[in-house]
Amino acid sequence: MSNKINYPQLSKEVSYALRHAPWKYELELDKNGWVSVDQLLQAFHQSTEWQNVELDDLKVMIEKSEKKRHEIKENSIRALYGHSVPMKIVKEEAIPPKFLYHGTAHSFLSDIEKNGLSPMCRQYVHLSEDIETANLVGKRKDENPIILVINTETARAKGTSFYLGNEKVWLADSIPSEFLEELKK
Ligand code: HQG
Repeated sequence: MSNKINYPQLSKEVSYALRHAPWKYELELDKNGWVSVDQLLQAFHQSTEWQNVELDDLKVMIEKSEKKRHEIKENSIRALYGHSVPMKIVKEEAIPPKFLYHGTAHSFLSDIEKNGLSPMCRQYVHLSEDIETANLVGKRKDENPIILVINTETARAKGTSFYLGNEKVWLADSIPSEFLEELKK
C-alpha cells in the first residue's frame, strides 16, 4: 500500500470509471454495476498517478470517504449510485422510510413542479434519508437549497418503485410532482 495516495482523488476517478465511462478503462459492468477489482486495478496501473494502487487502497478509500459511494465484495467493486452509463444498472427494490427528501436549487423548482423529479443525466433520481443529507446535496447547486419532501407511502401506492443506493441514498426512476411537497424552513 502506498502512503502517497490522494484518496478523494482516487475516489473521484473510480466513480468516473464505474458510474460514467467504464469503456475508457476497458471495463464492462455487469447488470448490477460490478466489475472485477483486478481488472479495475489493471486499468488504473496504466496511469502514472495510480500505478501503485492496490486492493487495500480501494478499501481505505471507501472507509475514509464521507459518503459510501462504492462497495467491494468477493473481489468485485461497484458504485452504489450515480450511474449514467447507457445500460441501466439494476438496483434492488425496497421499502423506504415514509418520507424521503431531495435537496435542489431554487432555479429548478418551476420545472420540477411541472414535470416532477427526473433523473436528468443519471439513471435514477437520487433521494436522501434525512433532511441534513438532502441539504448537503442541494448545497452543491444552491447555497440556500430547497428541500422537497416525498411521501413514499402515497407514491408506492400509486406505482412508484424505490431502490436501495446506500444507507442514506435512495433511488427512483422518477417522482411525479403530485408526491412532492416543499419543506417549509
Ligand atoms: C434536478 C451526489 C429541472 C435535481 C449527491 C438535481 C447525490 C430537475 C439535478 C447524487 C428536474 C440533477 C445525485 C426537472 C430533477 N427539471 N431539474 N424536472 N428533475 N432535477 O447531480 O440528486 O457526491 O444528477 O433536483 O450527493 O443533485 O457524486 O443529482 O438538482 O447523492 O457521490 O436536476 O450525487 O453524490 O443533478 O445528486 P444530479 P443530485 P456524489
